[in-house]
Amino acid sequence: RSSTKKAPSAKVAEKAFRFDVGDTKESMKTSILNHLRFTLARHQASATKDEWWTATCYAVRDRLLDRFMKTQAVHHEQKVRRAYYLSLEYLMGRLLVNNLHNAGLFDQTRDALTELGQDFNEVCDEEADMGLGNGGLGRLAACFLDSLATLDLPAVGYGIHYEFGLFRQEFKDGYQVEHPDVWMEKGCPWEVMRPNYAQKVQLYGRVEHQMDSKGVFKPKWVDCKVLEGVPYDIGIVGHGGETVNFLRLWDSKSTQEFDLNIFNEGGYVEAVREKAMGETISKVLYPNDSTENGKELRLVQQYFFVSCSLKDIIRRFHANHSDWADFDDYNAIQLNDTHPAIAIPELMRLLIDEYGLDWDAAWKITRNTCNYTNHTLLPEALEKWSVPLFEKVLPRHLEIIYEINARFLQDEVEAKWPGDDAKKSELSIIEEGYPKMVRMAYLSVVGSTKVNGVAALHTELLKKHLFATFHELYPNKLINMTNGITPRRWLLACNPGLSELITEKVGDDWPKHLDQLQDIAKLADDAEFQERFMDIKRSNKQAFADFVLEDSGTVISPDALFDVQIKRLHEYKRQHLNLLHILTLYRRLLNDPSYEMNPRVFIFGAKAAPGYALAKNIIRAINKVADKVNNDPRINDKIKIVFPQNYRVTMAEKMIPAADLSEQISTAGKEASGTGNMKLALNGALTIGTLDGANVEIGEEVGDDNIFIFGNTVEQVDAIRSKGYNPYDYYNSNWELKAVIDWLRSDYFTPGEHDAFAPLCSSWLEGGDPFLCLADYADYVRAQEEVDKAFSDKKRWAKMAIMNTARVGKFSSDRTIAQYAEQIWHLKPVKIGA
Ligand code: B1N
Repeated sequence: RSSTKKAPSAKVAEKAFRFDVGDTKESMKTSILNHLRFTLARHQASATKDEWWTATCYAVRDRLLDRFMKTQAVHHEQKVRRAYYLSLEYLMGRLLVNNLHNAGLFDQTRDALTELGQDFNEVCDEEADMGLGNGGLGRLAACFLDSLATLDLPAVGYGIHYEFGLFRQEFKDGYQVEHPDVWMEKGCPWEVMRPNYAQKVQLYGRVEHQMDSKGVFKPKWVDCKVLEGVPYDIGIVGHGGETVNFLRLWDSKSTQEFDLNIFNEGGYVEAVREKAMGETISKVLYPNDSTENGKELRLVQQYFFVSCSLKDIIRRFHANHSDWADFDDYNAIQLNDTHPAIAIPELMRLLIDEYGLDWDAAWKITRNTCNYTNHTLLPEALEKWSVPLFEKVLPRHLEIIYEINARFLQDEVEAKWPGDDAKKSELSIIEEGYPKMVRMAYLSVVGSTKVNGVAALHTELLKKHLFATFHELYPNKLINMTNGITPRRWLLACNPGLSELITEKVGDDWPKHLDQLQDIAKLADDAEFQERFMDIKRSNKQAFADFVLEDSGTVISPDALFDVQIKRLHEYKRQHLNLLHILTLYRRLLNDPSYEMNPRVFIFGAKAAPGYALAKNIIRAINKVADKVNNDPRINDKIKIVFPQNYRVTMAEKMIPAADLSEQISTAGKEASGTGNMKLALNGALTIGTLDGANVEIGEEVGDDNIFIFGNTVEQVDAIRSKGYNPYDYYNSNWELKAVIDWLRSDYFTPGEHDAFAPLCSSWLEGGDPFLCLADYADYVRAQEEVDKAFSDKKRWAKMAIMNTARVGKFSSDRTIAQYAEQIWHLKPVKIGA
């Protein structure tokens, strides 16, 4: 009897046991409750807020993983070409709200939690920021992942699974104090550990040249330390939820073999210590933004994640292909700055030493696969590793770099400029000196197909200065890819009020097609639209004012002009120029109580690199001036200064929708692009800025009438410097400027404590004012007066704000990524289907 009964087909069986991954409110409720019960072992009645958060994330993750497996299966079956983004930093922020929006689960999940008696916003607030980056470069990588998935491009992000991200900042007596960032305290429900994809990495040791059976000398890297990289995957869901790509972050472990050797020698304690050392590699993110510190552990981190990633890429390639000649047809690698540049010699090493290819074949594959993005012209940020350090950590790679350099100088430089030794030493990957240094930027240019800058001006300056001679040698290599930001996080999710208004006017397609915002330009003069636009701005300002009150006890009025400068603290970004303006207004008000100005709230958000003393002095100066100004009854609350501690992605999401004015005041030629400038303009803040980075292109888009440009241009800065810049010329001829600097030099802001801001004040004078604050001061104050005048005319301001939102569609990272896909990666979208 039973033989006539058919066994259920695999499909039916799978269906019977499938989790409910439906997208209705009811199925979200069921999932959340199931996770509370079966993942967290909690009764609904006793669950805490963070458990509700965890259960909700797991419920969302179930749905992402379903699409993730589907996406990867389609990519595998279709043997697609993929792009690999290699970055030491990913500044992801929180993931729940963005995943809900992108996966199309937002309303259902909010309603499910509400019906379960939970406050949706409070549950979302449980999430710690994933702060595995310093600033613009790391946040750009996060925006790119969002756009890659949204555009259905097959891509994987690779990085490090830092145990501690960027430090948590606290202010004590105005000083910055750093604390470790324990972002995984509550666990990270988004990630999946994949021990099956672990990789081994060698370090240190030496190279022996051993004769093989055919009498040829072959290099052998021996006596190495061996580490293990264990990957953690985080699903990246695109808007619309079809493609789910992933970010793969490597965690370092000591290997068992390695431990065993020491164990066998009886060195138990040493073995445990060595094991701990293996685990330090992925412990902590280096907190420098735009400066290098040349530490050994940093080079080890770079090599560790690059080597794991390349081996993973090769493993995936071999799952579908056997001919190395096809490698560059299926793989494009993007180097996010020079931090992963060791990928070039590592890929050469793997191809030659591990897979037996000859040099020319390996070089062709490597160069055709790799591309490099430069993010800075600042000399102090250009990575150079000393040859002795390189030789100690990566002896085989140093040999390979020497060989790359020798062939490059002989076959390319000598061919183009025969007999020109000056050209050879200029372009050499090895800088002569004591010690010799490996120039990672030059290595990256030589080993890549395309090299790009991140804004039009930046790319022009690369062609003119840093890479001028390379540009002569390779006229088609250098191209521009102006940065962008994801409109899903930086408008849809962070500014629901404005998003709804926009959707009402232009439909709900704009998050994927940001150019459609142009359609609101025709409403810029419409009184009713202006009123609604500015009402939303006002309620965002009120929400931020509530946060500030709760955070620090400072009362600020939503009717004041909110003047926002949020970015890493760096001299070139000139927070101290902003401070000079604040002091100028404060002084004017004290000297003339009837001085007319709109009340302003100056808002700062900034972390200083822990070793950057002058940046820390600027932070303390802002905090101390804030103490005085905020408590001075004489100025009638005309000026307030708020500088919340621990600026991070989540705080940016509150500040940006509340901003009226966006401070983009770097010394011309110094800010490669900036991306905060784009986020603020998109949310209807007007820019006061120099002609630097992407400000130039923002100005082109919004028009001269809708931006406040001031200061010396790149050409003027060069001219001032070549004449011999003397800040005293400005100090002595501008009595107001002199007065505010002298004021800051006094103990007015730190009663009884002398010379508190001597480092800052002397950087402006004796120090030569390297970033030309004094040269730009007068025009900055002039532009600020124009801002104040414009703000007095409410209709004019509303129109300008609307024009900013309407005209910055170009700065969607979807546009940027579409350009990378077309011009660099030659990558096509792959539809995943139902
Ligand atoms: O990269 C951003 C740009 O928008 C900014 O203008 C640029 O300053 C920023 C070493 C850097 N350049 N270089 C870095 C970060 C960490 C580090 O260890 C350098 N960050 C930038 C995105 O293109």
